Amino acid sequence: MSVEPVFEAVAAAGSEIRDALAERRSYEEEQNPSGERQLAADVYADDLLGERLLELDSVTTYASEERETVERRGTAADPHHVSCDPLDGSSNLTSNNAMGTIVGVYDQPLPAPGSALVAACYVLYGPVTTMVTARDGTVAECLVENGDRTVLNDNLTIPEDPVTYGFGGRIPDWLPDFADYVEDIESDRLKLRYAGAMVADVNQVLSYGGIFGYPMVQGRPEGKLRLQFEGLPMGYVVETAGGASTDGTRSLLKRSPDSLHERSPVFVGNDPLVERLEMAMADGDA
Ligand code: P6P
Repeated sequence: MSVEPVFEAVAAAGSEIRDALAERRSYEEEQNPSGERQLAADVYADDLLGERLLELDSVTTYASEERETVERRGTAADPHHVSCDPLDGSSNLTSNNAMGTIVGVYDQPLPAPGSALVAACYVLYGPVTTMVTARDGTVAECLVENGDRTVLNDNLTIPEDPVTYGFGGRIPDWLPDFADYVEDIESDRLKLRYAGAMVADVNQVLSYGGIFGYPMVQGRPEGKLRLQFEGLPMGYVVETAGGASTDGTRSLLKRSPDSLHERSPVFVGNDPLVERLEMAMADGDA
């Protein structure tokens, strides 16, 4: 079944989420399953996207970074199972910086492997609202206004010459081999760009070329980002755009989460930069 209804629903919800942000900057009492404080905007975005996506004929399950378990509704001949990070980087709402929504569409029940992705998209709440969609080997970028999409680029590919890099975690907590890799690519005169929201940082990499990641750090070998909700869909988008992804060892799309909220080191960007990272981390293992 076509994924187009999913993209349409996400675009429509994206405009409503953006309009709702100003009034929802307060923190709720609850935490999400990853132990992070929830903003009213997180809950609003999750409720809206869950409702709109489960209304679709093709969507039978919805899983979200904000919910412990998978929501199920109805049946379909070729069901889509949807993962959602409703408001990625929502802590940026306090500082009025960019945020996003990340959606993965799988043909297997969640938790599902990267190989089960049939499509993915993200909405970027930046100076303007844009949406990037990946399906059938093609990535497209649209402007989103009042839920309507205007195509800006119907065949988005990652620029070959890298310009930006950005990595999460505190530098003193980086592993020595990773720190050496960063020093190495800094000597290539890449520019540091780090927005604190994966969607914004990955969109920079797709716009200018480069690499973004959230590495394994001292005491947290799994890093911070969620494999099902962030790593797999964004890895799918970047690989579809001609880039590469890795968890430090292999493509993220070769990974299969054992649990819904499992974390993983995540890196996406130009293939040569990803390859150099995997070599640097392998050397460290030697
Ligand atoms: P830090 C947002 O909370 C997020 O999951 C990603 O969107 C982002 O890349 C990362 O965490 C930012 O983490 O530790 O820099 O705040």
